[in-house]
Amino acid sequence: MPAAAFQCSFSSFSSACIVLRQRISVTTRSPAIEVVIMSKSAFITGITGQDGSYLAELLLEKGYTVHGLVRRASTFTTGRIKHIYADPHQAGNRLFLHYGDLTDGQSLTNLVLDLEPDEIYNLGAQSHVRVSFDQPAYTFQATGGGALNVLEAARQLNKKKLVKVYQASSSEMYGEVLETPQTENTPFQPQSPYACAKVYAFHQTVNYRKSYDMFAVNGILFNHESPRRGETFVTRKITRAATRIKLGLQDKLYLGNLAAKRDWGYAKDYVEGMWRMLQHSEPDDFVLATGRTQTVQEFADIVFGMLQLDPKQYIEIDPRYFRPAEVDLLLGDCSKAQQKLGWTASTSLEELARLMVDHDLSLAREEAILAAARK
Ligand code: NAP
Ligand code: G4F
Repeated sequence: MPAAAFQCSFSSFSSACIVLRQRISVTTRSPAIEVVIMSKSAFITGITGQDGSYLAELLLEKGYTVHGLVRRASTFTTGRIKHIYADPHQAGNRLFLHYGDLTDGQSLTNLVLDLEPDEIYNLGAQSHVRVSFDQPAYTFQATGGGALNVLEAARQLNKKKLVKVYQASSSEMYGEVLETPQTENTPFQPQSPYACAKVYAFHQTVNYRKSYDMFAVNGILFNHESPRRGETFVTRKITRAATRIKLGLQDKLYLGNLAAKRDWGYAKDYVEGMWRMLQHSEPDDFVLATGRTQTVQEFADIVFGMLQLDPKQYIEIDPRYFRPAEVDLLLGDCSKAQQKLGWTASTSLEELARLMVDHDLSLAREEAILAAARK
């Protein structure tokens, strides 16, 4: 008969709550042999972000217990995960949130040693490239130093048990690209404080893999978007504005460089690739991309076209959105991930734009109803 044993650890989310990790022991006829079946557990930094929310959903579907790092703020930041969050006292709950910050290495190590996750996904970062020019030092501390703090925490845990680490590396590291398409072998030429911080984190991840024989991998992900994308990234800024314009809630959309080319995929496809990297037989670095690139203008044309609007009538250029240095062209080659992980991006740019437009049209309709009620 299976016997269930529970391990308790402490979480500081909302009020103090008890985290239970279920351990099912199956004892065979021989008392000397005990088969222990434990559901896998994962620790996600950046769980409140776009990718963190999709990854948490995926891992819960796969039966994982999921722990997420949440920054304390004066308002709730858990909007993207509220549909999967349950009261920690509720039986069967497998999602637990813990306060912390990537810049606080000691607390991070304490938490990781306490939780003993099988897998760590470091998705937390100051992830906005334009903002990184305004806050270069903080961006380095969170995006670069934060990754080092995660690796150090994992190294401590790795002395006791195997822990696999995923580092969210970025196509932005290619910067002023030295070849097209970009692969795992393309040299980095970063063009922003954000990209420099990500290059640092990339090399530290490889360094920890080699120096300490750790299972630590880099996913070099090209841009991926969704209805959950932050509203100041260009695709979401466009779908939010176009749908609001359609319903008469906004007149103009102000953008920066319309000529920049990006390889845009769907975030939900990409988190599957992250998971596959940690299930691979050996630690390695992989590019995830669609293999198709379009300009910002072309993405706007698709979105405005879906709403039967002429983008020329509504889009204006505001130099405020230009960057001190720009990444002109990103186009990824994910052949290695395709061959070794069986991963490809399955959602086209048109399908992605449709998902985002439909979602943002609903938001705009709600806003229009509220505005009408106020009159
Ligand atoms: P995102 O939506 O901006 O989410 C970033 C997450 O990091 C949020 O949960 C944020 O928490 C958290 N965070 C920021 N600073 C932190 C700190 N000091 N301590 C702890 N948590 C912190 O980013 P995303 O699009 O999901 O991207 C996930 C990761 O992949 C990031 O590392 C990003 O740089 C990288 N990446 C993204 C793409 C892309 O196209 N989306 C491509 C390549 C790589 P709050 O909610 O409190 O702000
Ligand atoms: O949407 P973006 O801000 O994304 P960007 O800079 O490519 O960075 C994103 O993808 C990276 C992967 O390559 C991630 F690592 C990073 O964390 C982030 O998720 O800008 C895309 C392009 C840029 O060339 C920018 O100059 O759009 C151009 N753009 C034109 N007008 C604009 C705007 N970008 C923003 N955010 N806002 C504008 O008004």
